Amino acid sequence: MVARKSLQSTEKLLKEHSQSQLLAFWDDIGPDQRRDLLGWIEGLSWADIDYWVADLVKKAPAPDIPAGLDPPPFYPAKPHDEPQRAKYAQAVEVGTELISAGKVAAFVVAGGQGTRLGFPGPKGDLPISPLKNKTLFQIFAEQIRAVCERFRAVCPWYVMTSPLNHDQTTEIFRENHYYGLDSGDVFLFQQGTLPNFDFEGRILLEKKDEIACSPDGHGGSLKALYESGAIDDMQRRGVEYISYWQVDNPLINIFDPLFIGLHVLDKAQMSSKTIEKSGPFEKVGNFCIADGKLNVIEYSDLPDELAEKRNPDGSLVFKLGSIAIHIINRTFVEKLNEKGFALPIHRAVKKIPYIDAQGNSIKPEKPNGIKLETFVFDALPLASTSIILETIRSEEFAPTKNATGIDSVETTKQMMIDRAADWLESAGLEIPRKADDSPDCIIEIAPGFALWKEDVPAKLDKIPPIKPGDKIYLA
Ligand code: UD2
Repeated sequence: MVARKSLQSTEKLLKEHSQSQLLAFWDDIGPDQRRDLLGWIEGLSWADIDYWVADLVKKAPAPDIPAGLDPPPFYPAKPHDEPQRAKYAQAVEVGTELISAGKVAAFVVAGGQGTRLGFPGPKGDLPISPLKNKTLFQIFAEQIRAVCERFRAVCPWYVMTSPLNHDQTTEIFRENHYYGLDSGDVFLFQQGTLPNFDFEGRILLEKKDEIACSPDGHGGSLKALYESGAIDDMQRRGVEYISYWQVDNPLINIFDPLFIGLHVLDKAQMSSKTIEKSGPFEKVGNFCIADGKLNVIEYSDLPDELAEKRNPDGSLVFKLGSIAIHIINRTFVEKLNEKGFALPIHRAVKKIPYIDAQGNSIKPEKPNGIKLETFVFDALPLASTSIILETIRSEEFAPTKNATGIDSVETTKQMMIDRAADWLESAGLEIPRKADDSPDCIIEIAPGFALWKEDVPAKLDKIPPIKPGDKIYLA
């Protein structure tokens, strides 16, 4: 039985916030469902809801673009001069020592839905490797295992899921025996959610006893790491640095000694990798300096005239794209949470399944409401110091976002083949190529065979000559 008092106070709360529709089906649901529904309602962030409705849901706020944006300084992919070469060499040493000492953890955000891909399960379970069809999770796990073996270290892996896919993801890890990792070193935890609204600001019901909610964005990771106990776990293990990446990028170099080393030498709290954008409107965030602070302005928010602004030599002024690869200090996450912090909330117009006033389940065919989310890069201006390291797109960034076309399964597989071919060619091997210069063969390199391009020369005796049309798996 739900206490009468609790129902009455919830009714009052909902009335005050014009959300009484959440109890519209109270008479149709049983005692357990009633208790769950009241729990959902109590768990909502009521102090914020009126503000969200007024400022983010009923209207689209103009993007908050600060005046006087400048491009930020960055470390180039290859050092420019002797002092920089010396610094990079020192950074690699520092990074290597930290990885070997178990002070760096892997952290993938895998809470989003694979809707755009048309893939039904958790995105991390998407088969992607060109020959063996390894899934994204397996590729990451093999890389982590290879690093642990190479550096004789324990490198724990934190995986953020969401209520949309947590149980399924946990089951996938179990079924796959944690891909050969020690299950004690893999920590899966869920991010939070935010309610979904219709355009009039009413919170939608997904079922008669369930509020329509969606994951609170990858920015939610900074709270979820803390609240789930992942940060405590890191502290117990002596982990100081968190290597953050997105589940859709199989080319990620999770433990990059150079990146970690530069971050630490410059005493940074949260750092980023960048690539030079392929054009003014590439769909990646833009690194900018605003009021002396590093910011990422999402592609959809950067005004066209800034996106297209050019230097005298014709290069883009805002050319540094954010590829969602960061090093974050564990203590930075701790301090944010201990002090209390809130990242800005962004709105997205979406198709949101809901229950209508008659109790019918509706799957809308066009956008019918607003989802809210936070972005992890909005924590960059909160960091006292940040560095940006440039990387090479073909080495480290192949996002799998769409079913076909740009950033699709097909382009990602091709980029995996291209990178493998480049690694072998750099070691002096001949790669058959088609007229358009793409490799006329399929090559897949397992992380256990080579973690980086520099590993290949020592393995040349294990690589057969490659003929046109060959399929070569190196493990
Ligand atoms: C993101 C970045 C963009 C660029 C690009 C690189 C944003 C807003 N934009 O674009 O600047 O760096 O990636 O690939 O992030 N995720 C969660 N929980 C959530 C939402 C997302 O874990 O609540 C994960 C999701 O599983 C995926 C990643 O975050 O791994 C990125 O999400 P997305 O694909 O929606 O971001 P996208 O492509 O708009």
